[in-house]
Amino acid sequence: MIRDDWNMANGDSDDSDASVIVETRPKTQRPPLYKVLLLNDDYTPMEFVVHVLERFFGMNHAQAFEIMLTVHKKGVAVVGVFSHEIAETKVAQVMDFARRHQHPLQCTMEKED
Ligand code: TYC
Repeated sequence: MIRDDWNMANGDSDDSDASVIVETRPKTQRPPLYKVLLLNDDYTPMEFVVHVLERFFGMNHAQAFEIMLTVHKKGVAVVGVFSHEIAETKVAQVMDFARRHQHPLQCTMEKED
């Protein structure tokens, strides 16, 4: 066992000094989360966006249609919140899929506050 802040803060015991009062308040930070955003444009077909949301974000048809309409009306919507690596992968998958179908659909990520 590596005796570091992560392991100590997550409940692993430490018998290296029985007189020490163990700090129970975790000092460790959770890894930051990232919002994946879908942006509106005037050209990408609505059905294509619905398909993207079903395929890459695991939404059912009704959810996907609702989020697509939100993006269409408001200009942008959060379509998911993920770790940095997963968010990056989702963005790359959507951008590649849109490019291959010659649609200008844009997908970006943004650190959650
Ligand atoms: N505005 C597009 C249209 O009218 C539809 C659309 C919705 C495009 C959501 C992109 O992220 C988007 N065909």
